Amino acid sequence: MWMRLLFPALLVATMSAPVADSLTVSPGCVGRCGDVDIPYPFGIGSGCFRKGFEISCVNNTMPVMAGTTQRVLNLTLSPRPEARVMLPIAWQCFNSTGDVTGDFDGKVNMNPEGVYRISSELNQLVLLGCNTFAQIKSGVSGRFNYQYYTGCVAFANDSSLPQDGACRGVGCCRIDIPPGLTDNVIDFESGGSWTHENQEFCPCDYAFITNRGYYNFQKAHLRHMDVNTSMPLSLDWAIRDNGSLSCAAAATKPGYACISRHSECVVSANGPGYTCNCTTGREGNPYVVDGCTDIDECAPQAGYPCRGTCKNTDGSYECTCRPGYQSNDPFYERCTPRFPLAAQISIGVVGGILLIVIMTFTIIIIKEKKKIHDTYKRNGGPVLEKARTIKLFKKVDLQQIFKNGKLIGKGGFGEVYKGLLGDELVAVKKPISGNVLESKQFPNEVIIQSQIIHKNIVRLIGCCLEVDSPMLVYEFIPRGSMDDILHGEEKKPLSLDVRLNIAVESAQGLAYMHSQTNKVILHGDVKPANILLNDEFAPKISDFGISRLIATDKEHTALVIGDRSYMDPVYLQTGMLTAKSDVYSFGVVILELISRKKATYSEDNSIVKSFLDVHKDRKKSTELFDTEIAVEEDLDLLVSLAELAVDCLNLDVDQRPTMTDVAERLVILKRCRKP
Ligand SMILES: *[C@@H]1O[C@H](CO)[C@@H](O)[C@H](O)[C@H]1NC(C)=O
Ligand SMILES: *[C@@H]1O[C@H](CO)[C@@H](O)[C@H](O)[C@H]1NC(C)=O
Ligand SMILES: *[C@@H]1O[C@H](CO)[C@@H](O)[C@H](O)[C@H]1NC(C)=O
Ligand SMILES: *[C@@H]1O[C@H](CO)[C@@H](O)[C@H](O)[C@H]1NC(C)=O
Ligand SMILES: *[C@@H]1O[C@H](CO)[C@@H](O)[C@H](O)[C@H]1NC(C)=O
Ligand SMILES: *[C@@H]1O[C@H](CO)[C@@H](O)[C@H](O)[C@H]1NC(C)=O
Ligand SMILES: CC(=O)N[C@H]1CO[C@H](CO)[C@@H](O)[C@@H]1O
Repeated sequence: MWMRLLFPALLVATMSAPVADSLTVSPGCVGRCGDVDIPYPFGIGSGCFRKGFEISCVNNTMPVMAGTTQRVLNLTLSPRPEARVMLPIAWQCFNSTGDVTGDFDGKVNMNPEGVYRISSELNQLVLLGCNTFAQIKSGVSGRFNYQYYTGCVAFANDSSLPQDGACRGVGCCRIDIPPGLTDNVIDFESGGSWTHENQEFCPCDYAFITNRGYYNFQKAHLRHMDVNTSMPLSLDWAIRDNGSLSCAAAATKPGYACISRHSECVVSANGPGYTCNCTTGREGNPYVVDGCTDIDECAPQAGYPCRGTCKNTDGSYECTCRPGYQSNDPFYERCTPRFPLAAQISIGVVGGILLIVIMTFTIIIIKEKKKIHDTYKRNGGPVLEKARTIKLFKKVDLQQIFKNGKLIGKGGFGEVYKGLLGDELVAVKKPISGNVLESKQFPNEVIIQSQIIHKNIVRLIGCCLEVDSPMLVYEFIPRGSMDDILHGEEKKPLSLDVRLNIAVESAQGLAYMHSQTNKVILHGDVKPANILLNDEFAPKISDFGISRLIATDKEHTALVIGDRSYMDPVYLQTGMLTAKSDVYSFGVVILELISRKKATYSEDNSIVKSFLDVHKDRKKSTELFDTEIAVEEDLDLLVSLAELAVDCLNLDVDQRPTMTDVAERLVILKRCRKP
């Protein structure tokens, strides 16, 4: 249907090419009279109007319905097809005896073609009088034989009764009118009971149809009203030729009115026929070619809803949110950021916090690295790097040993861990943290120690300088210390040969440190716990850490460090550590070896005192020997050992043998025993 309409419309459009601003009227016609627009199908002059819609423009200023003097106030096509016009009032007047002296029924030839219906929706019938009834009539003009009789009664037998503004039957009545009314003709009833005798205060009846609410009753009007008065009212107009055709039927007939593209036919709401309308999204005049034009819904004053971005399209418009925004219904609901502000803020806050955390960590790591490097430098790292005799471990290298390795010792110095470095078993000495190394000689001492390679000295493999107190890495000696072996929980048998060998080799180790190296290195804390044993029970002396500091740093000699049970009393008195102090301690170690009793630092309970007391008496000293080894044939050897020990314990330092002497005497004792 639409296609069918479109084609001829296009054809006409291309042929006549109307100018845009005259689209609401026929080409070449005047579209306005006075201040009233005259859109087609209305028109002035021949060829400019559709039959029944002619308008005359009196003196070029006042539009009237053609063939009448009835003024036209307004003509509209949409949304409601309506013509507002002025029509005369109907009236009748009487003399005092109640005889009619003049009247007018309001008839005008306003609707010769029947295009108009007096709007029942917008108008009412008003009647003024004191004992009267009026009715309206339809179909009086020509071929419309459709008639109504309807009206109301106005009554007042006293001039004091009617009230201004009150049109409720007293001197004035009003009533709705039926639809389909074609004429302005009003009949008054007269005679009979509708007498107008002795009504000087109310000499005339007046009746008129006018827009609802337009007329305001004044009781003065009962006495006098200008009979040439006109009243405004609304007419519903429609295309009503060819009888009452449906839209579908009309569209197939010649003379179909809705000729614009994008127009549609609407059945008349009052009376037969139809009107035309532009389709949704278009406005203008559907009765002329291309009269319906697109509405720019996005124009600020257009009043179409859109809370987002408006885009006009042909016949419609789009309303969307711009990228990054969303709305459930952008036509009525505001577009909000897809990422709500709260989310943006929280992301910002989280991001900010993350950044701060990362920066803080970075700063901490940088500081930590600098601290590590500083410590490394202070501990003599650069010096040791040049030496190349010792491995310098990083803190992280040793970390896994502290984590996965086994804690094998704990004491005043700190902790000792056993673990694997590469494929080598090592013991790592981890000093108590917080002990800052103060000796400037430390690196040199480490170099010296690392150069010492002796089978009875625990080898220093390397160290880690990245901590306040450097950690030292030694070779791992599997059987633990002599102290553990002698006094451990399960006292395993230990033959005299093994014990003698331990004594011999320990003495050799100490003697080597005392004399064979370039520099005298004192131990300072010789005791069974510092004599470690390998799988073959060969001794290895450990823990030169203390001796190192004492031997080199004179300021520290006053500081007595070590186990008092093995400490040279002379050293304790003077504070001067000498090689003879180690000899004294070694004497105690020999006594422990042959007695398997632990040396203690107390006056009466000490094995040192016991041996010193009895060593002259061979029989009594025998009682002090470990019963496991005190067999008859070995007593001589044991006594010799005790005597050697007692020599070492001499309080006259000069009388003590040197460590080399001790070693030699032990070697001799061992050799004597061999065969
Ligand atoms: C039209 O103009 C003439 C001359 O100016 C005037 O006499 C006449 O009253 C006017 N008619 C109307 C209806 O205004
Ligand atoms: C005519 O009617 C239209 C729509 O009802 C209105 O906008 C316009 O103001 C009216 N014009 C006059 C002169 O009354
Ligand atoms: C004609 O169109 C206008 C605007 O689209 C609309 O408001 C009006 O209701 C329509 N009239 C009829 C009778 O459909
Ligand atoms: C009223 O009119 C009638 C008829 O015209 C007449 O006969 C009568 O005399 C009039 N009455 C008066 C008081 O004028
Ligand atoms: C007016 O009508 C009332 C009631 O119908 C009646 O009682 C009264 O007498 C009348 N007054 C006159 C002046 O006719
Ligand atoms: C009413 O109009 C007619 C013709 O237009 C005129 O003859 C008559 O005198 C007018 N009446 C009044 C009361 O103005
Ligand atoms: C049957 C009938 O009334 N036909 C008319 C329909 O309207 C056109 C245009 O007004 C007339 O030309 C026809 O005579």
